[in-house]
Amino acid sequence: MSRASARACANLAFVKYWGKRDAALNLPINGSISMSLDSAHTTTRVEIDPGLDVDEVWSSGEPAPRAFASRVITHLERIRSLAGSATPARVQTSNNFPAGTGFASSASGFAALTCAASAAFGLRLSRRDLSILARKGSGSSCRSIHAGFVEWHAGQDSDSSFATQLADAQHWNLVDLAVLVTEREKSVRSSDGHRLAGNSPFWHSRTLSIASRLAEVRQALLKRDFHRFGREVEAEALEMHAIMQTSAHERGGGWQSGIYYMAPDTLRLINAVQRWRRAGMEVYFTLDAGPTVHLVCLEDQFADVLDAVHSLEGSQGWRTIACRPGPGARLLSGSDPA
Ligand code: 2P0
Repeated sequence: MSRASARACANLAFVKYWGKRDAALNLPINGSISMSLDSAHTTTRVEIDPGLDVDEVWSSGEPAPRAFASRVITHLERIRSLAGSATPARVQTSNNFPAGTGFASSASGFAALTCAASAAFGLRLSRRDLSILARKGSGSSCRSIHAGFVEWHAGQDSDSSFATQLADAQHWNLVDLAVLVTEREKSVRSSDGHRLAGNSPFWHSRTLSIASRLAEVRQALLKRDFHRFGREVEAEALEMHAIMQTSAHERGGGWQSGIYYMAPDTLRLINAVQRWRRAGMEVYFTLDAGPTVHLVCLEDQFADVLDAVHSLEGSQGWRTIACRPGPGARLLSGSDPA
């Protein structure tokens, strides 16, 4: 029986993937830039087992929910067909962070699954090919293949849409202090949000300006220009949320003016960040498709930022996770590939 285990980090997007030009292949409208997060990861074990009748998918030791299991099996099917195999497999996966609250669990999950399953089925793939394959499972996972700071190139077609490393994990001592202001799961899945993005009246203007934002963030990151970087990153998060909040659609028979991923405490915290900055603290925020606020600062400001969060009224119920630039997806020992 051949088997492999892999671990991959979640990633935090500084320039966002929001909107697809091909939903079946997860081809994005625009490129994006992210950092791999060292303290938020998924570990996945894949065992090829001829004794099974069908694939089995386990999540944190329990049978996985049906929708998640079916996405995993679709991805296994891609990898199996590349390897020319028809043998079922058992997939066991677990996260060390809560899913659905602003950490992209599909990013770490599909990156770890792609690495483990391709090794278990005996495929020897380059990081480029792993990134293309992971992208088909979940778009943002193509960035979690790499360590440190990463850019996903939108590309012209499936073979040219993959991520590459912009700079390694030692390049810059940035910290992402993720503040989970609620652990309630979000009500609109990212895949629906991507589909609805084009309904926003602001969508067209984003498509015109996104190339210059990508260039600004890339340059600021490579030059370690924190002020320029922070301003662009914060403006980008609010632009994405403006698109989300104006993506009008019908849902359950009712008209919705848009999607709100923010919770009341999300707004309270981002108002506090703007206040702290006026008082001289060097901290910016970004948000993903969830209520979690990601506070971005340099290592020498981290203790002050953490103190400021803890001193906010009502913060006792919040959970914080500090992440530094992390490693790329990797096989773990004990793997015994085909
Ligand atoms: C990102 N997000 O760039 C953006 C920012 C959420 C907000 O990528 O349908 O789970 O699996 O390709 O990758 C979330 O979208 O979507 C996402 P699929 P995915 O990180």
